[in-house]
Amino acid sequence: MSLTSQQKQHFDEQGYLILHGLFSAQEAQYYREHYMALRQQGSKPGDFSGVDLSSQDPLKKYPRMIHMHRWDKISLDWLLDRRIAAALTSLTGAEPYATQTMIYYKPPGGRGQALHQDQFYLRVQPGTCVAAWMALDACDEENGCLRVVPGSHNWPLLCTVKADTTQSFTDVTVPIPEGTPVTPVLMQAGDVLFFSGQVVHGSGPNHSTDRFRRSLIGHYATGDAQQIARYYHPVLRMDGSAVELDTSQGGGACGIWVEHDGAPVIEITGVEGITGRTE
Ligand SMILES: O=C(O)CCC(=O)C(=O)O
Repeated sequence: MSLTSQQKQHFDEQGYLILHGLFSAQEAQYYREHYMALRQQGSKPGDFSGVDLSSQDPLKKYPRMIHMHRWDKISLDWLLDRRIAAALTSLTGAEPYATQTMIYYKPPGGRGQALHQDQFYLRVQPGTCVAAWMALDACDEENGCLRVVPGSHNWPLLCTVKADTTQSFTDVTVPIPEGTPVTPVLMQAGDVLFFSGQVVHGSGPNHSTDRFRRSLIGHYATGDAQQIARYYHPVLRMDGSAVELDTSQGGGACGIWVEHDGAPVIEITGVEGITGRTE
């Protein structure tokens, strides 16, 4: 599959690109059924807080699953799918390495995930990480679609602050200057959003009463990577063979917004003490 020069230009300039219909509606339905059946089976490897079918918190009934490709062949095949491999190779200039799968169920009433940068977690060096985020349901602002800050792929890693956990199931976020555009990404089931590891993104709660917002997510390291955070090992080539990367450390310098001549700019004055365990 080859991308047009406009598509590549959009990714280069904005840090993200949607490929509409990269997977068919039937494929999306297949994945929905597969992951709903897996969740109904109860706790799975990688569940941090377990599954509680009697909980009032929708996210405790349907917590996300992580790293399913390590034990589920369907997830592994999706992570390495040739359409995703071709798109990522075209967008980043080299075949990437595959490192993570996640499925978010986000049922009605479920909280979202506060704005963040994936590279904060993956710590890919050199280069960065890149995500393939596939909608399994139509998503819009009502059911908590993904939101991205266009152009933020050119920002360094920002220092994190506490997130509002009434709205987000994660507890850290990155501040952005007031008035910074945050674009809702409207997608149909089967569409795939590709975005670079520094892109600030997140999602709000699912305010609908009856619509899930399920998404299947792959995380990759760009082909020049030599290190990645410990949690993301083992790393795979796109043919499924294992590749040895070193382990990068968390923490380090991070950026803080300051005002210069009346405009917000990022100054690298902070030091990140913590690194999240997961993304
Ligand atoms: O799907 C969401 O709401 C957030 C997902 C996300 O932040 C990610 O894939 O990195």
